[in-house]
Amino acid sequence: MRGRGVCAVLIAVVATAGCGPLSDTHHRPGNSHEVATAAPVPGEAHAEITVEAGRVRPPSGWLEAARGQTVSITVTSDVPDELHVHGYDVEAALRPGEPATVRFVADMTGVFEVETHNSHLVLVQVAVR
Ligand SMILES: [Cu+2]
Repeated sequence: MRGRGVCAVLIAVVATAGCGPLSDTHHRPGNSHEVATAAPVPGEAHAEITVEAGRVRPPSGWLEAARGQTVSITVTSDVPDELHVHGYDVEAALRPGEPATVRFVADMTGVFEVETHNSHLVLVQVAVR
């Protein structure tokens, strides 16, 4: 229970601070669609992300979605972790080497961080317009 509380505090801090990933590197044109690779289901906004040795590939960027569009994010981590989509509060357990996919309908507009709870990495930011 204690760990949960600490996590909530961390999320609040990240949300307040706007967090590092909102740096100008992520606003560069040409960077924005880096993570939006081939969609497994037509019409979905999809990102395929690998976490290996504490690094995120492709480097954390934007995944753009239209309001009402389905977003799917597939993550493969080399360590056990927990995936969390902020705002939508979608979570998934990550098991080493096993791709896990979260899928949700983007019915709220805004920018939502997708992070890992154990390694504290921001994997991608979902921008819903
Ligand atoms: Cu979180």
